[in-house]
Amino acid sequence: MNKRADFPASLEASAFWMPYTANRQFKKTPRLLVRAEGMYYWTADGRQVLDGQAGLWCVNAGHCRPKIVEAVQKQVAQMDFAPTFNMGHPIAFEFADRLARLAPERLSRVFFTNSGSESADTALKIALAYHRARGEAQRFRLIGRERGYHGVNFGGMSVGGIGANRKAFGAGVAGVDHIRHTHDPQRNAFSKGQPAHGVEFADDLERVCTLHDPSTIAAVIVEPVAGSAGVLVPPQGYLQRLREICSKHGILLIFDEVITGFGRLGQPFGAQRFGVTPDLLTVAKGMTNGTVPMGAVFAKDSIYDTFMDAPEGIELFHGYTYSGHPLACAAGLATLDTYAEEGLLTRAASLEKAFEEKMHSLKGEKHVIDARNCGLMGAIELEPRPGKPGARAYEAFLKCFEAGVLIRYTGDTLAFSPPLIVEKAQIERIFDTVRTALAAVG
Ligand code: PXG
Ligand code: PLP
Repeated sequence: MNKRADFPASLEASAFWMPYTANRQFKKTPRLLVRAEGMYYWTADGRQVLDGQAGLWCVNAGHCRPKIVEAVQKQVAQMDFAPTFNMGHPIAFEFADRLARLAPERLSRVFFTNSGSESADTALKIALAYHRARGEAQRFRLIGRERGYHGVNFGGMSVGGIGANRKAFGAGVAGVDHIRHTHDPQRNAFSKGQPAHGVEFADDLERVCTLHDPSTIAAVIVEPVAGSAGVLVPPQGYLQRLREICSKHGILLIFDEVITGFGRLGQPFGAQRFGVTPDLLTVAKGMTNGTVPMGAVFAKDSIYDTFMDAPEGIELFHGYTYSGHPLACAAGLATLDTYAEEGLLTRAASLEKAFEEKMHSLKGEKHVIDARNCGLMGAIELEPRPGKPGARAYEAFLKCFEAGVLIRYTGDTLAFSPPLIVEKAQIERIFDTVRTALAAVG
């Protein structure tokens, strides 16, 4: 155990400005993790905690998998960094080619980033530059969806649709609009898998097209299943209809698969699970099993070819210092090996029913007003405590953590996304712990 005897008794004066965290509250009563293996974390005070959220929706193969650890160790000793601007290193090409073989049909060009946020901004920029390269520079609008999450950089924030993530940060990118979200608890509460009602929500894109003139719209970006907003599963037929409307108007469809990519929904990508192929697809998180930060944008061959048809020279003026970082590529290749050897990219399909049944058995427990699931991704929603939104979910999260189970809470939803190596008994433990926690929440 990597116990730090010298760890300060109080973090209240710490320099660490924590992301998406109530800093003052956390630093008074910190929860510190110091080791991880397989399905478990260990806390600074030596308690074992079952990981019900795959780190932060990213550790799909479980923690500290030997093959991935060794690959990173070997790579860091061999070549720590090398530029990918006008230079190259073999494993960046190898990793891109391996990814392309996994990707949905015809999405076989890969642009490397370092996070989901960078992937979203990269995809939006590719969409704009693509239309311009085709002589349609008037397509400058970017359409997101209410309740969408596409990271925190300016592009992703602007097309994102969660109010709290936007309100403190000014006007955002110009030319952005949003279609309505798909959440409809009156008709769809406690749906198992894709809800029956709401295919017509996709028609909201036609409203936006009429308002702006579709020939000014470059792209529409959506998560196949919205994650951050509390696991909102697309109604049956919804994504197909969105695809049809985009194709009809020459608008690029971008799937943000930062959470749904790499097996979360029982197929390598959500696009494959839902049978809908976007023009651009963004990933991060599970791409390296969370070991080294990395993201990517998959682009259709025809989009890439459009750029390559231009006169000789730099085709896309975009890239990050760390695009294709050697450590991330090494981690990613070993991650894909681990996924393949253990069948993890389809394992969620075989566990989905057990997960669904167990999670929906919380229907009828105190405060529970909805349960939603797809693959190994699920959420239950709690009735907010009057005047104190989020308080119940936070208390339930704390009680679960004290009982040795880590889950995610956001607003008044509890979200579940265990590593894809999870066993049935561990699924049972996660939801039994939630049941006990809910009974103790006022
Ligand atoms: N797109 C989607 C669909 C995401 O879920 C991002 C982009 C941004 O990725 P980065 O790597 O820049 O964080 C995400 C990230 C949560 C939670 O529990 C969700 C995310 C990140 C942290 C917490 O709601 N999603
Ligand atoms: N800011 C400055 C001053 C830089 O020189 C660079 C990259 O060279 C960046 C920002 C962008 O950094 P990154 O490529 O890591 O996103």
